[in-house]
Amino acid sequence: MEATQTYDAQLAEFEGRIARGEKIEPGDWMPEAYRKQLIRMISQHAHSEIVGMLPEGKYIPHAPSLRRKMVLIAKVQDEAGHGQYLYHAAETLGATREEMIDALLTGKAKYSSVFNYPTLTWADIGMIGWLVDGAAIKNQLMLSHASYGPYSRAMVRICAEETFHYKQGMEMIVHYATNGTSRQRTMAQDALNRWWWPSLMMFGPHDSDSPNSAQLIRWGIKTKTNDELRNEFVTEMVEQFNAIGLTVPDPDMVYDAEREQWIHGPIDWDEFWQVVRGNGPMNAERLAARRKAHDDGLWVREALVAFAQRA
Ligand code: BYC
Repeated sequence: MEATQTYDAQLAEFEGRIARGEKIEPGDWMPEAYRKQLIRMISQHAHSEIVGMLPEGKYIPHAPSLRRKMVLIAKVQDEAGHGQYLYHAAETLGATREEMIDALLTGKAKYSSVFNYPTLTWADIGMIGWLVDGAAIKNQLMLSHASYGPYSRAMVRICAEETFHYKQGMEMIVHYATNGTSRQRTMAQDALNRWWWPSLMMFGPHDSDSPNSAQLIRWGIKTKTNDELRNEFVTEMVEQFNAIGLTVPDPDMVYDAEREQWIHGPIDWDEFWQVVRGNGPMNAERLAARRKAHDDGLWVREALVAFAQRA
């Protein structure tokens, strides 16, 4: 009974700190469920950054100019850095790097569904920057206000870098759509057709099917729901694509003048869950690539351990 009262008092103090806008830091008391939610989310986020290097990395040798190649190399390298910040943030909660990597490589851990789709043309590189990074920024700007200090600070830095990713993608697609050859315009539209729905799915299931949202919002990890963020994103993106003559592939899209929002048509949730469960078009290939990279990097890890032991 006494232990329960102590827990209740600690919980009240913890929730009071969150309500006052204070950050929770690594050594502070926190409910076990808060710690677990953060490890789940931050490690999934880290895996997404690392797996997210693969669809774009494939195109580094095929960049159409030296400038585009340099920009793409810098972007993919940033994503590796984001993965590192995030693994570190999860480590502050007691997760080990080995456990997290093992969960990814054995297929136990989730990572963003969007990276299980193939990149088929160079225009996909621009569309990922504009649309996929755009969706990621929408979500991450919210997470930069998260109640856990290390996660929110990692988000501030990551969002600054992602904004560059977004702008280079937008510059590329705007150029192809408004000033490019007819083939480039067709490629830009085709890329939009294939990446639109996976980008909307990045925000997660509808609020009514999102088991984690209530707890995450209660503890200030998320401050908006999956649907709120997705709806804001749709409205911003539809208007930008319309302005450059590209068409969002949604025949049911309507404008709600009262809410001043574009409302998207039904999302194929069966497809989403298939991808999340490992049956998407590129899941097996993505995990095989990560396993190979991990095996190829064994000598580096061994050398680091040997160096640390000698030092
Ligand atoms: N894909 O209760 P819900 C980037 C899972 S990468 C896969 O709504 P929550 C970039 C969810 O995990 C940026 N799984 O969950 C890199 C949960 O399963 P578990 C990636 C998904 O946590 C390279 C279940 O469905 N961003 O920027 O409230 C190149 C029920 O969902 C997905 C992040 O990782 C999905 N799309 O909300 C370019 C942001 N959606 O874990 C760009 C951090 C849901 O209970 N994460 N699930 O077994 C988040 O903000 C939240 O976790 C989510 C989901 C909004 C994704």
